Amino acid sequence: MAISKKLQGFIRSDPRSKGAQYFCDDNLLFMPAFYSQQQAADMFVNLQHEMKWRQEQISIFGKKVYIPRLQAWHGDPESTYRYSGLDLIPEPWTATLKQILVDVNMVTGLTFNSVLGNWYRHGQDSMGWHSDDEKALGDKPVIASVSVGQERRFCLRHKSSGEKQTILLKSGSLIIMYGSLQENWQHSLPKSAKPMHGRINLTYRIIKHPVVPVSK
Ligand SMILES: O=C(O)CCC(=O)C(=O)O
Repeated sequence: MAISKKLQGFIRSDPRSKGAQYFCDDNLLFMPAFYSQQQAADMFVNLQHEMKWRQEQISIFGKKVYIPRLQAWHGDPESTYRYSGLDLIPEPWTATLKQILVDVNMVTGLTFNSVLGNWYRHGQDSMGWHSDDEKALGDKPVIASVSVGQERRFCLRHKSSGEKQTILLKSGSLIIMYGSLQENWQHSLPKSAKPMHGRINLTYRIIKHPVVPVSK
């Protein structure tokens, strides 16, 4: 799957794309040093304070359980979303989220209208196997994912062949998921037995078909 001319131009000419690598049949682009270590460390501190973090509960076999991480949803007011069975109504953009928005819009040539934040407080916080294939995102969604803080393993598994790939998501890295990634692959952020500091991940998304919220 070809990526946009804008993105190809960025990879050719911008030092932030140094070390860029493709994964998953060229449906995922990884830029390990999109932000410097200092920029990423500052963002980590600011995002902790600026974003509206909550530990959501989901129903598993009729039983309510807390998800193993904190989550926050920000964006344009109309970007309502249903994720993991939860209706998400956006909080306003913050200064740091907007600053990163400008960068991911510039690189991709797209206009993201929302962002999901996940804060993994330690190694026991995690995200299970899933694809970001909700109807609200439309066909072949492009998602820009920025990581700051503790380096963590990001695992991908092909839905039919079972092939696995792993990317070490460093602080300041950017991945761009596009093409048939969500159709053909699942991803997860596994727990780790090693002592781990916190990490914040931001996935910038385009809500094409907003969901009418039923609860908050
Ligand atoms: O924390 C990560 O890198 C993964 C986040 C993720 O899978 C998601 O937001 O759908």
